[in-house]
Amino acid sequence: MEDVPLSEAAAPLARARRDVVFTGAGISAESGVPTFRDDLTGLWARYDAERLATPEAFHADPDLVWGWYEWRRARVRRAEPNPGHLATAAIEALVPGSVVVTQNVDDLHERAGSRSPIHLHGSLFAPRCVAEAAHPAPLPATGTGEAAEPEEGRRLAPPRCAHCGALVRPGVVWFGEALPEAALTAAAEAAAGCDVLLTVGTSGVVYPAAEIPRIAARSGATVIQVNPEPTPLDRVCAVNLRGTAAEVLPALVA
Ligand code: BJW
Repeated sequence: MEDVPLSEAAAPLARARRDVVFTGAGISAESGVPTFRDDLTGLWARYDAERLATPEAFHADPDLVWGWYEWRRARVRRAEPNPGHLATAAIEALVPGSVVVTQNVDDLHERAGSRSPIHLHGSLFAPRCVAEAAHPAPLPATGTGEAAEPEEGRRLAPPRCAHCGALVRPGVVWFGEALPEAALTAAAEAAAGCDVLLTVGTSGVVYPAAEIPRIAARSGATVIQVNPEPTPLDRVCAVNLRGTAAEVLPALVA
């Protein structure tokens, strides 16, 4: 952590009655879950988003897309929450009106003890029927030890819906798809009503999620960023803490 004005962030957080912790892939990086846009290690440095993370991609090659998401789900299952996730749960315990809003599709906030994080981009653990969202789609056994863990690059046929026979798809939000309305509304309301918003480990370039810290800033909240690199959110933030989530967040609640 280099020359971080921690007190500038810790003081407003300690005074806050309502806060939002808004997280992106960077908070899970120190758990071994890759980000999307980091230069060498990000998923989009190694994979083509248009072939894997759009509805058109799934329609064109469901086995390629399902296999990739099953590989990612298996990786997340092996990962553990890091001190950044644990500190986020500690903030929730300290600040009465605390809301966690995440763009992440992993379950590391839940496993760290966060009560009900709002998932703006869905979940790796909530597959659904392509034809009818109301059809429950049980999580396939792959990666649980009951079946071989999927290897990177392995194609895998998606299961079929037990109710209508349509394909089951990953329960995440792809490019060009609307975010879950209730989640987006709850996140925007929390941002508009908070005293402090911490934006952690996100590049802030994917919309509409990237509006969340901007809504908080426009509504008069103190917006604090935790990220080792500059982002387009720097100018929205009152304090920019250049460090990693696992270093900076525990120091904020110490
Ligand atoms: C650390 C760290 C450490 C590293 N500690 N920090 C042009 C302009 C504006 C918008 C658009 C546009 N063209 C198209 C759009 C829309 C598009 C969009 O925003 N595109 C932009 C990329 C240009 N948005 C959409 O399509 C959205 N839908 C939509 O707009 O719908 C409209 C609609 C309305 C009504 C009906 C129909 C449609 C949907 C966006 C869905 C995004 N999906 C993904 C994939 C999810 C599934 C999956 O996981 O595969 O979500 S893309 C990917 O990006 C993922 C993430 O949630 C999201 C954000 O990424 P995030 O979390 O910020 O990660 P990175 O990698 O970008 O950044 C990591 C950061 O961590 C970096 O800053 C590092 O420095 C930092 N870091 N280590 C702390 N240890």
